[in-house]
Amino acid sequence: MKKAFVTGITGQDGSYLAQLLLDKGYEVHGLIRRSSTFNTDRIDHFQLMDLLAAINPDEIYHLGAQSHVRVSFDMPEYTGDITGLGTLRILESIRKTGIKTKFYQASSSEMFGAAPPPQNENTPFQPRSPYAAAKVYAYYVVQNYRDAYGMFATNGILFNHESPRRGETFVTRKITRAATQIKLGIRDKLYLGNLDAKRDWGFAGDFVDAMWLMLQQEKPDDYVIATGETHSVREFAERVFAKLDLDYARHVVIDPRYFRPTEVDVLLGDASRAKKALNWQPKVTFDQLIDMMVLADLELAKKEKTLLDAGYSCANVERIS
Ligand code: G4F
Repeated sequence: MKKAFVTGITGQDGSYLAQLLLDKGYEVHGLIRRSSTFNTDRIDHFQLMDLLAAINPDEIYHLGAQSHVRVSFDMPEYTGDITGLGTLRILESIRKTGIKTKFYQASSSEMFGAAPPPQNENTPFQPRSPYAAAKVYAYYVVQNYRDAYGMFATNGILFNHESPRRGETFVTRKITRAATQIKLGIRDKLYLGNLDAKRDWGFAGDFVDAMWLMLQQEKPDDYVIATGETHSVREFAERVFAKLDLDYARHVVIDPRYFRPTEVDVLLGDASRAKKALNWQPKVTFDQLIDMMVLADLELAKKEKTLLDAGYSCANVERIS
């Protein structure tokens, strides 16, 4: 039985990937962030090494990170530590324990930043946030460990990928949560930042297939994973509200708090290499993704409405505004 070790297993991608690996018959181990603050910094790397030596996984998927771009401007040092150095810590633990494993690094299309679209594996990085800069560092450290120590280490450069499991502070889920609540009369306004930014949005379930495929290859390489379509935040909101027979313009309010000091204007990926070498392509379309998210959040909003009508208060209603 193959064994996999997944960091960030409780996140959106971790949950889809764990399901995929279990379906394929893997024994799956996961690492999660401890929420309490014990002072274990000096011994944490031993623990990681012990863990890796004991599990001896065939494959490691490193998904854990501080992954919110806006938050990285408020917590740049923390982001550099977790998102940048976190990758180095795992690579060093693999090297020192000497385990023979394949390593997947969750690299990000944010690394392209200001580079004009379309972006592929040959596009020079122009990072526009502490998060993106940390991911660039991790990307190069993966390549260095591959070259220096002959490790099977790959970078999956994933463009935005969403689902009903997406965290509620990322823009797609923020929109589907609020629009469905507005539909049921739970709230009336949705506060957003830059509506003109464009993203290449795919379905997270399709993207974890690509992660697995990358580790089944004979040789390690780096791959862009994207749908090849780009849409603005405004268009996403317009479509979501329209599906609910609502007019987004009557409910969306621009709030400068959500602007970023430097923005990534357009992301549009060219996944030709992955299509050819991995035989991968996305299955869920932009419209299907929106349908899936709206449907799931409508169910959630109905449950909230029932609770509110029964006189209970509802924490989420405040939290996502
Ligand atoms: O949903 P977002 O926060 O995602 P972003 O910044 O593109 O990053 C996500 O995708 C990356 C891959 O390209 C990942 F590496 C990263 O970890 C993360 O998963 O924002 C998307 C766009 C931005 O341009 C932002 O300025 O939406 C714009 N936006 C407008 N109003 C907003 C809001 N973003 C958020 N989070 N909240 C708003 O109210």
